[in-house]
Parts: sequence; C-alpha cells; structure tokens
Amino acid sequence: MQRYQNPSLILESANIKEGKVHWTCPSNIALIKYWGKHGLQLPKNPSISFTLDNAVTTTSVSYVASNDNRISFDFIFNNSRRDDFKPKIQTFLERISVIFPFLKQLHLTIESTNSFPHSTGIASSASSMGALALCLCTLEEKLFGTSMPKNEFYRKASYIARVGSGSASRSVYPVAALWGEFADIKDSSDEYAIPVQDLLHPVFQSFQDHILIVSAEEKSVSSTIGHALMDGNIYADSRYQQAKSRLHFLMPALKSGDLETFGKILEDEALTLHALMMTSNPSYLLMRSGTLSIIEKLRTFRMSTNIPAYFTLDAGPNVHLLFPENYTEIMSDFIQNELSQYCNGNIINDKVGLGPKV
Ligand code: 2P0
Repeated sequence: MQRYQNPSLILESANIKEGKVHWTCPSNIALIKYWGKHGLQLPKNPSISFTLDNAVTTTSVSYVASNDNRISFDFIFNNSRRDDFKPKIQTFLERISVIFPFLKQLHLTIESTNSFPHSTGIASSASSMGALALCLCTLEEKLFGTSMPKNEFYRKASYIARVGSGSASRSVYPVAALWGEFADIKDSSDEYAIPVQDLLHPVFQSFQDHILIVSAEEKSVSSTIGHALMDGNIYADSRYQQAKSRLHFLMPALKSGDLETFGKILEDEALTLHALMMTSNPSYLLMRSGTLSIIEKLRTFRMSTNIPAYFTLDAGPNVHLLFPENYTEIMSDFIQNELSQYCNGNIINDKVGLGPKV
C-alpha cells in the first residue's frame, strides 16, 4: 500500500459539503486466468482480459460529513438496502483508508445496479469494485480540487480496484488489460493493470462474447476460496509458469490477429482453470453437463465450418463464446438452434467494450 498512501488527504471539517459522484464500469473476461494470489491481493501469475460492453455496474457514492473517525456507509443494491454485502466493502474501505484518509470524515451512501442479473456467474465483483474504485478516485479529485493526468487516474483506480477484487484491476480500461508482472511488457505490474488495447489487432477490438448461462445458481465454492485452495495444489508452481509461457505466445497472436493460436490458448486456459479446481484439496467441480455439451458441440461445429469461434469459462459453469464480429449472424443462429437448450435460452450477447464511463 506504499505507493498511494497520502496522510495529507484530510479535509477541513468545517468546509465539508455534501455531494455525489457516479461511474459505470464493465466486467471483463480473462483470456489468461488469474488463479492464485498472495499478500494483499497480489497475483501469482500475470493475466489478460477483454473488457466487456453490456455487462456493467453503475455506482454512485453520495457523501456527507461525519465526526465518527471511522468507516461509515450504507450499501444499496438494485434499490434495496443490502447489509449482507457490507462486510466485503467494509474490509475494502478499511484497507484503502491509508490512501484516502478522508473516508473516515464522511458517511457514504453507495448505490449500485448491475445491467446483468446478480449471481449469473458474470464477474460482478470486477465491475462493482471497478466502479467503486473509480468513484473514490473521482471523490478525491472533487474534494481536494485536484486533477490527475488521465493515465495516472486510471492507474490509481486500477490499483484501488485490485485491493477490492483482483480481477477488478483489469476492468477500468477499454478493450483489454494486462495485470501482473510480465517480462515481455515493460510497464506491467502486480499492483495494477495496464491498458493493452494498442497491442491488439483490429479483429480483436470488436470481438463478440456471447455468454451462455448454464446455471445462475450461487457457486458452491467462491472464487476467494478457489484462490486460497491454490496454496495447497500440487500443480500450482507449474501452473504459474504455464500462465507466463501461454501469455508469451498469446501476445504476438493478439498483435497479428492469429485467431487459431488465440483460440487454442483461450480454450486451454479455460480447461486448465477448471482442472485446477478438480485437483484442489478438497476437489470441486463448477462445470455442469450443459457446459460440456456446449463445448463439444462448439468444437464439432468449428471442425465442420472452420469458423474461428472459441470458448472460455470463468470460475463457474457458464460458457463464453468468443468470435470475430463478422460471424455474429451465423453464430447467433448456431447458438439459438444448437446450444440454447443447454442454458434455457439464457444468453447475454456481449462484446469487447470501450471501458468505464462517468
Ligand atoms: C480471472 N477469476 O482472471 C479469474 C479467472 C475467475 C476465473 O479473478 O478474491 O473475484 O476478489 O481477488 O477477482 C475471480 O476472482 O477474486 C477471478 P478476488 P476475483 O478473472
């Protein structure tokens, strides 16, 4: 937490006016997965993701003066008070109060809505922590009358978001982001993600991600527990090496538009993530029979049509189908006719997006 600690960010209590800040932040889908962490939400391997477009969280933070000298807030989700979400946010705000000491001089009302149903397996912690981190960075600027250069603002927001949820660090940039130290990319860091849109071939900048919701039930094992189980996984060390090696081959494919290499690595990563779950102690399985049926049908379809459509999985049973924009019509037909039976027609049509919006 050294980097952004700033004890001077204290307000003159007599001058605190009330106000409100807003941000909308998208979710993201990892191509190379972050799975395993240490310290304060630092990754064991670098990861890279596409930023999504439609799956977003919109958050507002209203503030008034408070004399308690402690973190004080209410949390409202989809217009209802949700005290069950408060502990995670409380821990987050406590952790970052060394960066934003003024938080203990305020009472916050945090209001969030998601564009997608909660607990569908879409990474809601990425978009929600991303939106909250952006709100807090804007709050600092508003209260102290400062303005950071844009790239520094987003870097700080990414750092703050990472403390809330690792994958959230990647959600604050348009198109694609890389988080974690990686020798091939100079500015990469374990502490924050960096934008990598400029390292992508145009075909990836409008890539589609149609998400097939095989199950919207709460996961039996949360990502937080999943990460922790990596500590005892006998494959952990080779996995962390493998992630770096795959990233080393993925980056040139993203640059040149090599869809075949991209797709192979994408699918290998998804299956590796779930293999790590199956080889944890205790072992667990988040894929469902529908997940496997979709994967098999997609692979058969790809063999027979040569359409470069590939799958990936998050930490859940739902399948993300990724393909170039010009195949949207034929893929939508294929999904409707062949795959929608495995997800009760529950499909979110998303694509690579342009990042957060004020
Ligand atoms: C990722 N996932 O790279 C990986 C792949 C899910 C599968 O990061 O404990 O919610 O908040 O840092 O970010 C999900 O874990 O975990 C995740 P925390 P997070 O997107």
